[in-house]
Amino acid sequence: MKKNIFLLVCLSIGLITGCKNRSKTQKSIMVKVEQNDSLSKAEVTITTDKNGKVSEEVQIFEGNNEEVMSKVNLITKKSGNIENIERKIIKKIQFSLNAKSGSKANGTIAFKEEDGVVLFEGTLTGLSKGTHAIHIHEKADCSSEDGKSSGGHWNPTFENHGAWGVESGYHRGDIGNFQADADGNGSITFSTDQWCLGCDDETKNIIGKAIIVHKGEDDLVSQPSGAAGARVSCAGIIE
Ligand SMILES: [Cu+2]
Ligand SMILES: [Zn+2]
Repeated sequence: MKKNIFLLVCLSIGLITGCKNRSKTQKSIMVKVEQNDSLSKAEVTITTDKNGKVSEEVQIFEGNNEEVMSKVNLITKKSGNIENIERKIIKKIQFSLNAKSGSKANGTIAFKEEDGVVLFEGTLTGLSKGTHAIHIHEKADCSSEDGKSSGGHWNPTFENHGAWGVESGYHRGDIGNFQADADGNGSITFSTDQWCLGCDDETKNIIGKAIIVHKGEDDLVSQPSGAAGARVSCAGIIE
């Protein structure tokens, strides 16, 4: 059968956990959907409490929401009454940063979307001690040695560069600054309802953009990008 005609569904209903305690039962199901060359992965955790109330938590690790959710709906239908299920959808992506501009700065970035809020966590190593800017830039293209292939700051609302949330305007990619210690390690967490992971609103969707870490500090006023210096680490935000 032709792969591109048929939705090749490898549904590994692997019962990973089947833990039971007195008040509730919980089971986790891994869902994998393979279509053409794309792979979607999710984990569905179904919890039944002592009153028989069913809730479902869907963690989408990669791929298309709709593909995964249509599969999840099939599973849910099999396991009972779909209307009465309380469902929570969590989307998670994680990827690595790569050193740029002759630096040794790398690290990991994680995004998690839950109830309309995106939580961002970045962990960096190999930096110089001090303050570093971190932004979302326009394109998930880290191919150039200086990181400039990722374009300017992501600015879907056509505002000035600035500190996040200020009235005079800010780019939706203006995350801000964080500190690196004497060993060159730093971390940053940030959360906002002004982003989404793969939704239809292009003023919110950060998929297909890039994370850039700079050598210097963002002064939060210089146009168009805060005068933060060289781009020392880059990662495309891709699923
Ligand atoms: Cu930047
Ligand atoms: Zn900016």
